[in-house]
Amino acid sequence: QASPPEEKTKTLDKAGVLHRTKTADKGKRLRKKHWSASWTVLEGGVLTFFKDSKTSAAGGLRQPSKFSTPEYTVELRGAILSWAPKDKSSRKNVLELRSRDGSEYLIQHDSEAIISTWHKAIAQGIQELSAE
Ligand code: I3P
Repeated sequence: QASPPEEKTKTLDKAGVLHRTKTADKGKRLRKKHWSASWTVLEGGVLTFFKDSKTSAAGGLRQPSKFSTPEYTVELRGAILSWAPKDKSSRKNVLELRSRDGSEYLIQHDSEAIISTWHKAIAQGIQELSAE
């Protein structure tokens, strides 16, 4: 009996351009911050930062591998999200995301409205995974 090919449809929660910098790698604090604007996709419990900000909807939101390569992927299961304390950055509207493997990222956008929607979406993603 032929069954249709299983299509795993992940819901795209959110995508857009954010400023981000990695501050720790698997428990090891990185000495320098390198902020960059990157195309960021939240999907299926994973937050992916692409190398640059140029990947647009035209390139496809899901796997724009032809156009851009993911630089960091953050598994949200067991991650912790908070507003970054003032001593972490001189920038405004900064989120701190700590993954279960001890990597840390700062995520920032000048618009408080935009960063707030990301905060909500990432926090919800984390919560949904912990409820599974
Ligand atoms: C850093 C750069 C970062 C800044 C960081 C500086 O200097 O200006 O943008 O972080 O501040 O050290 P450099 O380019 O010489 O590496 P914020 O923008 O987040 O404040 P810090 O030393 O307080 O981390």
